[in-house]
Amino acid sequence: MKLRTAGFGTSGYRRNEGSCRMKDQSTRGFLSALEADGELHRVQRAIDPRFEIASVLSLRERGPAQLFENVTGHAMPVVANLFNSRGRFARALGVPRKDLDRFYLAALRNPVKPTMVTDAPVQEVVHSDAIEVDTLLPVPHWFEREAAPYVTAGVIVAKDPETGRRNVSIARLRLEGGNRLMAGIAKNHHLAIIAEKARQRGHDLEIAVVIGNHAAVLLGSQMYVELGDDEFDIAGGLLGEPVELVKCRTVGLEVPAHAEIVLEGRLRPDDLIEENAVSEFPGFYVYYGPGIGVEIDCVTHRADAIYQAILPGYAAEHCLLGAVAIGTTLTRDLQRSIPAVRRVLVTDGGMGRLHAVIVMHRPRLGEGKRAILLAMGLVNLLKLVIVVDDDVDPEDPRQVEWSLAARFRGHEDLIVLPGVKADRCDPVHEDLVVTKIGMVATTRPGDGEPGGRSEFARPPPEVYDRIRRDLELY
Ligand SMILES: Cc1cc2nc3c(=O)[nH]c(=O)nc-3n(C[C@H](O)[C@H](O)[C@H](O)COP(=O)(O)O)c2cc1C
Ligand SMILES: [Mn+2]
Repeated sequence: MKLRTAGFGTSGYRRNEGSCRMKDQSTRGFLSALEADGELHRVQRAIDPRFEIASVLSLRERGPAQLFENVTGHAMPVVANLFNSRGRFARALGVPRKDLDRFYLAALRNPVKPTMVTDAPVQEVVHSDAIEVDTLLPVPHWFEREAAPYVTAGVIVAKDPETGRRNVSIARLRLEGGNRLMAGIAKNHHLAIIAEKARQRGHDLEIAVVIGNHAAVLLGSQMYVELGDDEFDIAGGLLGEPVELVKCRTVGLEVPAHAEIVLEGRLRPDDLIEENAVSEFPGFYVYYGPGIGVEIDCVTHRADAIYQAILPGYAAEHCLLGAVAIGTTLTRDLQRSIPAVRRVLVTDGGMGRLHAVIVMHRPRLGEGKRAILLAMGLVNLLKLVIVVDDDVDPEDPRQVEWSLAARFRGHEDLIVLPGVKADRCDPVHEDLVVTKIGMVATTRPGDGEPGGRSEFARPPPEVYDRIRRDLELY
C-alpha cells in the first residue's frame, strides 16, 4: 500500500478544546523528520511477513528505519528500526545527543502525570466483533523455530487489581489464531505480579496493547520503577508534558491517544499455553515453558495506521531500549551512595543487559569495587562490570579496552564471584547461577603526576590548543 501523502498525516485529528499539548505525541513527526534526512527507507517491493521482514531487518539492523509499504496479505504498512541507536532517541526526544543521560535522569526525577482527552486518532477505526488479529495486523513471523508471529513492540497497559494502580510495560505476544494470543512475561516483572493477583482473585486481567508509540512511551515502559509507579508518568517526564490518554472502548483502561493501534482484551492467568522456542536478547532460542493466554475483544486504530515492529533477538533496537533504562536507573541508584559515579552504560556487546561500564570521577581506593558490587546487587542481569575514569568514553569499546590495558592490574583490580544468582536469560548460567566478574580500570590516587608512570605524552598545551583551533588551515 502507498501512504496517502508523502508525509505522515494526522488524518483529520482535531485537538481537544483546552488542550495544552505542545508536542507531536505520535510517531509521525519523527517518521517525517527521518525521511527528510534520508533515514527512512521505503521498501516498496512486496514482502512476506513470514520471515522476509525479519531477514531484511536482520541485514539492516543498525541501518535506516524501514517502512514496508507492501506487506503480502495486508493493507497496513509495517515500520521498524525506529530506535536502533542512541542518536535516534536523541532525535525523537528532541534532545542533543550529549545531553541524553542527564535528560533521562531528569525525567526519572520529574515524572509528569498523564491527561485525558476524548477525541483520539487511535480510535478512528473500531473493530469489535469476530476479531482475527492475524487478518487485521501484519505481524511478522520472526525466526524459524518460533511457532507463530509475535507482536514485539506492544506496550501493555494494565491495572493492579489490588490497588488500581496502572502498569505499562512491553511483553511479547504470540498469535494463537483468531482473537487469541499468548503473553510471555518474566515472573519478576510487575505485569506478571499483577496477573498473579488477578488469578488469585479468580478473574481475568484487563489489558490494552498499544502499538506505534512515541519514543517517550517506549522508553518510559522500560524504566525500572516500583510496582505501583505509573510508567506513563515517566513517559510524561521524557516528553516534558502530560501524555494524552483516551479511555478504551471495552476495558477500564486508558491508552495514548496518538498511538497507531490498540488491542483491548484480557489476560487469562489460568489459561497456560506452552511457548516452546522463543528468541531472546542473547540471539539464541530459549525455552521458558508456558505463557499466559490472552483474548482480544476489540481493536482500534488510525484510519491509515502503521504497524510498528521491533526486531527481537540480539538486535540493536531490542537491546538498546533495555540498556538505556537499566543504565539510567543504575546511574541514579549508584549516585545515591557513591557520588563519584558519573554514568553507568550498559553495553551493546553485552546485549544491552549483561555487561556494564561504570564511569567514575577520581574514585577513592576500593570505591570502584564497591560500585561494582552495588550495581550487580541491584541488577540481577549484570555479570561483567568494568569501572573506568571519566576521561574515557564508555560508548567507545576501544577506549574501554585501552583502560584495561593501561590501568587494570589483574592481581588486585579483579573481582571473581562464582555461584551468584543469574538471570534466566544468561546463556551460560548453570542451575541459575553464574560467575560474576568486576574489573576496576582506574588510575589510583597519585597516578598521572608529572614524572610518574601514567603521565600522558603530549605536545605542549599552548601549541596543541593553537593548532586544534586552526586545524583546517593545515
Ligand atoms: C522490545 C522489547 C521486548 C520485550 N519483551 C519482553 C517479553 O517478552 N517478556 C518480558 O517479560 N519482558 C519483555 N521486555 C522487558 C520488559 O518490558 C521490561 O523489563 C519492563 O521494564 C518490565 O516492566 P514491569 O516490571 O513494569 O512489567 C521487553 C522489552 C523490550 C524493549
Ligand atoms: Mn512497572
